[in-house]
Amino acid sequence: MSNFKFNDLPYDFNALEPYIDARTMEIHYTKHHRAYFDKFTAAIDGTPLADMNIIDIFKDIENQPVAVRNNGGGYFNHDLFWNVMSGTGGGNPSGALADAINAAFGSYEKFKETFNNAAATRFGSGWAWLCADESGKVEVCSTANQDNPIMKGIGCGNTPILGLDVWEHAYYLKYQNRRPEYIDAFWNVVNWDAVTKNYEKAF
Ligand code: MN3
Repeated sequence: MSNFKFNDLPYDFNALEPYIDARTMEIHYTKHHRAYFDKFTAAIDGTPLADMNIIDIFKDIENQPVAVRNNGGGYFNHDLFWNVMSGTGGGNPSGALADAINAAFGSYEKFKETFNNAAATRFGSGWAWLCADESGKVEVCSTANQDNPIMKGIGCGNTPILGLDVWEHAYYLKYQNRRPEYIDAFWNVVNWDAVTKNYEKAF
């Protein structure tokens, strides 16, 4: 047994309709996310990793088995993803996070353009991220597969505070090959309160 938990989805499968459909959410959470969690815990069971903080595991990822990298990444990334969305999401960031976004990108619109481009141009499967460094500066990056920027040498190397899953399993039922439409729709469900909390914890 490890100290890792399969956390509840913080809303119903249909909560993000019409932007992300209920069937996609159900399969994504109960099948994909569950499989990452089960395979991750199986991979670390009986090893010292079972008692470690997942952040520390990621920081040492180059020395870990590929099953830990792929499934630990999948588990962590999806947990973050569920939590930065909400059926009452959308709108704009405010406060210190809005200031950091404006400082880094010039405007909220420019930030969205940069993030959308990172998400749209990630070839194959992966993630787009908004990350914060230790001084509170934010930047956008993307990573392949289930990697994330906490993993040493991957992405921008900072703390992810907002993530978008651009694997086909995240959007294909509703959007088929139209990844840019899914990316546009995502902004309607972004929970900026949750992203702000992630930002405040990041540095
Ligand atoms: Mn996924």
